[in-house]
Amino acid sequence: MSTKCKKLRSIIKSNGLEFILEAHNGISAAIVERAGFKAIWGSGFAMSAQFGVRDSNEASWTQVVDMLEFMSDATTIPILLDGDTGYGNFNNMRRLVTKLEQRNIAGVCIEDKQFPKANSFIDSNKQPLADINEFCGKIKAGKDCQADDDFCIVARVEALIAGWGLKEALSRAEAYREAGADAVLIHSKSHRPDEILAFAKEWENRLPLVIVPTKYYSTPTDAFRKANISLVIWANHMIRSSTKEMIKNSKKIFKSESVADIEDKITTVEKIFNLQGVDELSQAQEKYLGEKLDTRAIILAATRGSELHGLTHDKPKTMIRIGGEALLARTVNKFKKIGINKSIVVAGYKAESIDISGIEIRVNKDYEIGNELISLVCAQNDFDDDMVISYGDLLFREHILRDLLEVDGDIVIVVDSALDNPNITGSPDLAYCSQNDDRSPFMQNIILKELSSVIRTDNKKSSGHWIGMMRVRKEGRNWIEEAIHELKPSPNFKKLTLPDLLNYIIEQGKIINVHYISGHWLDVNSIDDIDRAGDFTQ
Ligand code: SPV
Ligand code: MG
Repeated sequence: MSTKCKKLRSIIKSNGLEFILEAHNGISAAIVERAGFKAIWGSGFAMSAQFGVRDSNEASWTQVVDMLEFMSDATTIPILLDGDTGYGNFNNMRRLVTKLEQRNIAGVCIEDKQFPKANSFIDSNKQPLADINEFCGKIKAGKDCQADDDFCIVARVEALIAGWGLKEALSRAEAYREAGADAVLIHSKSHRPDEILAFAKEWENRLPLVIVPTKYYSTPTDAFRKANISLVIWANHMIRSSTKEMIKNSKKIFKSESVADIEDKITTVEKIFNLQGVDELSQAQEKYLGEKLDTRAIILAATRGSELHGLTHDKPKTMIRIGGEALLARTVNKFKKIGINKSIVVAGYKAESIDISGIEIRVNKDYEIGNELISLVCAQNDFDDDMVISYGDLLFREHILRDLLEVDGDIVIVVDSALDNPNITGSPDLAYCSQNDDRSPFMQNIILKELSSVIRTDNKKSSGHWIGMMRVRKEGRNWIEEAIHELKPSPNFKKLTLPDLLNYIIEQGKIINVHYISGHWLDVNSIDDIDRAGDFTQ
């Protein structure tokens, strides 16, 4: 595997012209890598700016190195640090190189000025140069202490910046080459490339030549190629792009007292998540915490529950408080507890009264005339390849959900086999299954034959009650989507229930599996149920 040091060395030594772009923190580094750059310039100017201080060694070198660690961790491409003057004498340089290598930084560029340095574009009278011998000692010290042979030290010549002319620049560059530098950076603040091109001509490629065309940016890139320049550093364009946007948008937000104007013009939160690498964390959470982070819950909570009379005068029954907490909040928290953090709630009656945090609400406007299937359709855009669909008026013990997630099957429904469960009121959906529950813990491959709200006349005893919860995986999702598509034209579509949907899927020859439980749940249909629910939550 190529190390970061090796990668940087090959970029610097490459025969063609290469380009690196500035970054100043973890996220800008990640952006530079994703844009396609092969390496990053850890700009002193940009890093100082993001700290809000001047490019005059006001940020300490350890603060710079700490930031580099974030940048390096956020990327796989090498970083060449703009190490200013090496932050002191030869000894500080040695320590810098050691610490950079420890943090996987691939190289450092040091400039022949005095500490504390000033940015090269500030008045040339304020740019005292270092003594050549002292600077050569610094290069040698750095090279002598580097542990990885491929770590690069770039010697930056500031003679043109300080107004000393081409001859001085060339003799300094030669001295630095002899001291062991891996490349020479010749800097200029001229708006024309002439002095850089003159230097390149005289230099004759004795070492790879690096330039920073911040001021002579309008020079066609081919001119650099023709001059045999090895590496172009775009030194500050990330901090300048982001700063421009921040200035513009902060003013807009302040003036309009709203963010509505800019919302569509700025990076989405999801894009930032992506740059932060949240996907990797989700996978790790699934692996190490056993969380089912990609599973989402779709909770149907559109009905009023008119049997509950005054209790649902101003809210749907899922918002009735039981043991101090709304039924729906309990359900959502149960999902959260086992790692299902995304809950889509389909509301209808008094939808506005649902004020539970951490959920997304879809509204079924047809809740008065429609049935559950039409509620499910309201969440169709939220369907996922791994989801739990549940009624919103259920109270259930956590293990029911946890176990359901372990059962194989494209669609798995939870069936309570305790037909004498006193907690079941209303008219539960009877499940007719391939095999009755024998209460052994290893019952597998039970297949649902039919769900019915009426007792079958053929005297066949049902295997239990469907509790109103099912797990759906990729294939099952497809079946549900196909069924919805095929059932939609039917005149009574709005009257269809979830059992109707499941029965239709069975009729199409698909297999729906059953996960048996015995009690430990109830649904809330009447005032009596609320008392029972109170006991249930004790
Ligand atoms: C930097 O990016 O910090 C540099 C390049 O040193 S310049 O600002 O052009 O001096
Ligand atoms: Mg700098």
